[in-house]
Amino acid sequence: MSFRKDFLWGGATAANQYEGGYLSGGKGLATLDAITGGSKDQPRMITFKTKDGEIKEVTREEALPVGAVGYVDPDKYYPSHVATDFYHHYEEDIALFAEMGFKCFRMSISWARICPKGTDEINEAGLAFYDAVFDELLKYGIEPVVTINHFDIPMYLADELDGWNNRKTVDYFIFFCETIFKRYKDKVKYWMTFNEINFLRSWTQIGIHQNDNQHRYQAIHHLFVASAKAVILGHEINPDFQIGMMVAYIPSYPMTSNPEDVMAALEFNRGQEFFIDVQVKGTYPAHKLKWFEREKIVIQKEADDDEILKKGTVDYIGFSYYMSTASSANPENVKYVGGNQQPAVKNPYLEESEWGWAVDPLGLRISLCKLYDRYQIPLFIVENGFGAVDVVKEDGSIDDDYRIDYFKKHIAAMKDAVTLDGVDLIGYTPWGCIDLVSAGTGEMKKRYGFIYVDLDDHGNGTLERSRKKSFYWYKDVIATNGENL
Ligand code: BGP
Repeated sequence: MSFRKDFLWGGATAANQYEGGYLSGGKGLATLDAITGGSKDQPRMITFKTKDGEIKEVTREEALPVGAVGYVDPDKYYPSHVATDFYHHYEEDIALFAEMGFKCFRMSISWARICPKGTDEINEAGLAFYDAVFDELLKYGIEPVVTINHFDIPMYLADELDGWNNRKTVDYFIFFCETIFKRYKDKVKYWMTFNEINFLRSWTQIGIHQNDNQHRYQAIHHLFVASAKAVILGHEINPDFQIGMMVAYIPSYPMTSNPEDVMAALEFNRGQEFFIDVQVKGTYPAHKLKWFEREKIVIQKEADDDEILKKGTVDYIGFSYYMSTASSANPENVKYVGGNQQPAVKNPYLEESEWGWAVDPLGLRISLCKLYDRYQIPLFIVENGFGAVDVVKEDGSIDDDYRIDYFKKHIAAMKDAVTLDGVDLIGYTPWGCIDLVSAGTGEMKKRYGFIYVDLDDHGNGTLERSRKKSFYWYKDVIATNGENL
């Protein structure tokens, strides 16, 4: 016996990459509705209108002019608008998840579907949509695991308030949380506040127009306070709620045993552990406060913020794990990794995916050990997977052995962490269990699913679903609680 009896096997998705129906049922616009598709070599672009009415675009890394508003250009293709259309396929999709034996399903609620402007106006049709989805999941005994906010913000809040740079956004977010906590308190037990909180930096993700460190860290402080308030409120509404945080975890190894490289790796790892420290321990770590001092970053806090952070610590750590990286003190070795924009180097011991993500199953065990040794609270792997190009054969079948191989090795590493290291791991939800739009590139070509969806990078296709070889393999993994790999 390795995994606990009630281990949460499932899959993970996000509204903006999967749901579609971007204006259906009273949904308001979200920032991600104004980001185009891209590719490996061509970045996704944010389209916006300046104060003078000029239509322009920038990459996500660039800042938007102050006062610019998001703009949907009728001549461009925006992948979030239809995505892979969960909105119209949820019954069919959930039946497929049930066939695989899912114990849980991770999804996000679109804030702009519940509160079209992000303010205190509620869209009843949006609430009813998620009621129908949760009821459908519960019909099959599948536990919903809900990300409250995954990579976007209602466009009105970005346009009018400068998103998370404005303290008022905290209050609006808590209003949204209260609405969904009360509505779904008997249907949803597992929640997590912000997806990959350590990656949040751009207008599309947090609605800020200037993304220099001063603005970014002020916005992040507001996210921390909002997350802590949500945890406190959620526990008042239903003490059984399990409310976690979510971080993108990419452990970095020193490139060599040169202490300079070791220090570089330590700093890289701190960059993400900072986010866990605040949400699990309830305080800012000393090294970050010193860095703020050196960088002259001044965080505006309200009087009781420190107390809120201390009180609103999370019940579990949710994290995504796709790859590891390596750090070097020598700037000549440096490239940039993932969406993380942190200096890293290629690890000569590891193979990379077509998108340059280093495949490292042992790195997952290392991550589980590091996180559990350091924080001693339950862990939940809420994303993991292999983005690859799938080929549909003449007879319609898809032999994704590369994906099976990736999962086999990663689940074996999880098993070691549980049986040999005593890590308290509560669940595993592979990313994009059904094909969906890539967050990084906006492509459909980069697929993760056990279920194939017929759609290309330009929005052409029947949206028909079909089972890949990995579908049957994962079904058996779940049926044997991870014994058969
Ligand atoms: C994480 C995000 C997901 C997801 C995944 C894969 O960063 O939480 O939204 O998309 O990475 O990334 P990509 O889609 O770029 O391959």
